[in-house]
Amino acid sequence: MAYDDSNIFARILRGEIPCRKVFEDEHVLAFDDIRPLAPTHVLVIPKGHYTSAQDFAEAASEAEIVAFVRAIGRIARERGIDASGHRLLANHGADGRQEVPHFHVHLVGGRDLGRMLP
Ligand code: D5M
Repeated sequence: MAYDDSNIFARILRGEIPCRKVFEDEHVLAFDDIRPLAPTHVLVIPKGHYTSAQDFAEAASEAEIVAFVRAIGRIARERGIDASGHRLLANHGADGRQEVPHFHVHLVGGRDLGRMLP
């Protein structure tokens, strides 16, 4: 799917809008979700322009993919939600109700999340 670089996460990456940064390296940015569903609700995004997990898996370099997955684990550990548990979720497309068309993973935890999806 064609990437639209006017989306809000692209604007955050360009520094046009602020975020509450949690982690950043060469390939990855993570920041607090503005509508948190739990004590920890972090959005982890690749810096590259990918709309979906599928685009990311197909087009990103191995270095980007490794950095992305490692960042999620690192943030979970730093937030103390590794042992207690947490949820990872990526919405995609219309049925997934994806709001922002820049691939991102929600890292949610810090309370019992029940069986409902975030
Ligand atoms: O949901 C996108 C998520 O992005 C949703 O939980 C709100 C969050 N959001 C939207 N704008 C911002 C800004 N400016 N900062 C932080 N978080 C934001 P999805 O349905 O997964 O696409």
